[in-house]
Amino acid sequence: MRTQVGIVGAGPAGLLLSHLLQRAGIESVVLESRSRDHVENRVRAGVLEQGTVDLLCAAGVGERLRREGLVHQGIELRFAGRTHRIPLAELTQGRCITIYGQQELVKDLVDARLAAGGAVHFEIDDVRLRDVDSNAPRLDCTLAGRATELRCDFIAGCDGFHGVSRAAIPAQRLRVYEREYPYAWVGVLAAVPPSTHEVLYAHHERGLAMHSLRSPELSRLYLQCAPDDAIDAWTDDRIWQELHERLATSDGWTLREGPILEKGITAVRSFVVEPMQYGRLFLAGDAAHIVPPTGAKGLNLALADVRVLAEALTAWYCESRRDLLERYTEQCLRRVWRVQQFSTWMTTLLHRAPGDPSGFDARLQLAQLAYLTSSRAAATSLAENYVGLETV
Ligand code: RFL
Ligand code: PHB
Repeated sequence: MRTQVGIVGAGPAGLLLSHLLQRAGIESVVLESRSRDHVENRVRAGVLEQGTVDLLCAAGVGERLRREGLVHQGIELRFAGRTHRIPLAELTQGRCITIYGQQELVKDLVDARLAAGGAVHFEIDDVRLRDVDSNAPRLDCTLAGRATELRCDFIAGCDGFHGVSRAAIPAQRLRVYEREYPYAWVGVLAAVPPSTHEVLYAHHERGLAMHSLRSPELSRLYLQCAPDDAIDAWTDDRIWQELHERLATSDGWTLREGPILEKGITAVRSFVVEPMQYGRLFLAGDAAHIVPPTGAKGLNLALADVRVLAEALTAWYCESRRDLLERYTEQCLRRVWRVQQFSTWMTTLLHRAPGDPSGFDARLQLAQLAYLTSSRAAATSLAENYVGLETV
């Protein structure tokens, strides 16, 4: 079998890349290890930057997003028992965020690929990358029960943090930058109308709590936990009790409870590999970098990579230009490190730091939160990063 671009992974990055390439007349095949049902129902991110929404709408996959997405013009910061609003739109000439579950976006992208006759193969769990440093790279796997060689011009590794693509780059050619944090998140999806109108981050001496939304009937909530906590240790009762404590305010607000539909532990980590390209293999999204979830950036960053890669491949096929492909790593990494810095900053601002015996770090956090909510300059810096910088 032959295609122009072989794509490993049908997450948001792989699917959008395939879609953008098809719009430019470039053929691709997507190989995904999990089932369609699994990728369409995996509960993950929910916040789309303005630029991400614009990209999806311009690519013709924003129709349901525009209809069902919840457009938010601000976020809330709660600390010392009081709530403060950061008016994102007012501080950024009208730029907003949109709440739309990642799994909804994945459904839209799968539908768009299949409706256009695109090749997306699910449950292919033995993909191997071969000869990525030659002009004839290939993907070997079992397709419809038969050993198959998929010959490609290029391979896009869009298979997430735990995928196989990154390992196809020789270790001595890769530099890994990483940071571990002494905490993780418990995330829950609850069948209850959100108790907040906007995404709410709470600083509390027991640790961060967050209240986000999915729809008028569905709430998404998070709690800082220990990095080695098992989800079984977090009974529904314990989750609600912690949420009540950490979200408590003196301004008459109450948290509504409802049945927990889904819960899990999410790691908090920073990770970047450089370069993001080796020979004819290009990494995009979580395969190349992970940011802590506090800044709501992972999905947005994955789609920003894909936009750069689609433009570079289009220039190669349509104009015989190789300069954009050669600049892929450099161009992506500028945004990756900007976002890494912002996400790390939000993370250290809002989490309880174990090993702060005198409470010094907590006092610094409160001083910074007070500054953010009283200085327009400080709030603008948060706002422009949160809605996403247009250029980096
Ligand atoms: P994905 O989504 O992990 O997709 C990779 C796909 O590759 C498949 N795969 C393979 N396929 C073939 N062969 C193999 N060997 C394979 N190995 C893996 C996988 O099954 C999968 O389908 O990566 P992608 O496309 O780069 O997308 C990245 C995003 O998913 C991720 O960055 C975000 O979810 C991060 N994130 C958030 N990002 C935001 O922008 N805003 C948010 O509000 C936000 N909140 C979050 C988040 C991530 C979270 N978790 C669970 C990690 C909240 C949470 C709780
Ligand atoms: C979410 O809605 O899932 C969400 C929102 C903000 C974050 C992370 C996740 O920082």
